[in-house]
Amino acid sequence: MLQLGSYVIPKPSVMGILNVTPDSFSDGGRYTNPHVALRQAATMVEEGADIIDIGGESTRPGASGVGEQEELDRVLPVIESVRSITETMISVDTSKPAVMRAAVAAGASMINDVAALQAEGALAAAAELNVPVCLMHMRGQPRTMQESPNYVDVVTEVAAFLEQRIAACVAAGLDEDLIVVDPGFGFGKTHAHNVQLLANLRQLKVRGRPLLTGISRKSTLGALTGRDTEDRMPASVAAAVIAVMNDADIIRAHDVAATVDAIKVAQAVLETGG
Ligand code: 7PM
Repeated sequence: MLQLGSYVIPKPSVMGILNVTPDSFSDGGRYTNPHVALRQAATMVEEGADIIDIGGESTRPGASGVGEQEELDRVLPVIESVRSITETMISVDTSKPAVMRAAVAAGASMINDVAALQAEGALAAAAELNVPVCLMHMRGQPRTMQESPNYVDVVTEVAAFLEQRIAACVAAGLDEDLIVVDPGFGFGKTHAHNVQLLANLRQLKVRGRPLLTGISRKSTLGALTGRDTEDRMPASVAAAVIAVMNDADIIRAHDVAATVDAIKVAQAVLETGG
């Protein structure tokens, strides 16, 4: 089990991805309609998702940000409707303090911030809201981050960043028990960097905090398999299993049913030892 403040979820847990961005690379804008999004969320809960991640700002490499009002308009109706049908944890994928506050008021129970609370006012908002927070590593900004990312040692540099962000959160009054860390696969990393991170996940459990991994359908899996985004489910499931074998706590995934089954197998082997 994983304890995040007053929330208890299984280990490993699956976070199902519900994008409400019309330009999302995996969903092609299919979930902008709140009714469609709600159906998808209900399916993911039935399939065994422990968290539903709702994001209205496309963080795709090369993407420019969306305005605050636009992001609020996209996510709030979906958070409210998902909350009305399930008690499952809802995380809001945002970097904006105003969206964090409004989302939690609408029923979100966790903040998932690819900018690790580095935006102005974000640390204070998270500390005040007192909900679990995922701090993700990103090198650069979404618009420019894939322009020749460079590291001497990607694993130690990502770990050092996460350590520094945990320290900043604790200094701002956020309870350390609420913090989850994430190496940020694909965010300012080459394919080789992403594979190195996956191979060395245990070194990223900074301060023993739970580790979230989001590799589902990402381009490194395309590079390894030659598959287009919509055909990357088997590769995504393989990556999820490797992550769980390397002690990941939360798996962020598009294909919830397949991921839940696969990680049950991995978890049984971990619990048996050998
Ligand atoms: C287009 C391209 C749309 C890429 C969305 C994406 C992560 C995340 C994302 C992650 C955490 C995606 C990404 N990735 N949050 N949000 N960790 N914590 O593939 O790896 O969903 S956005």
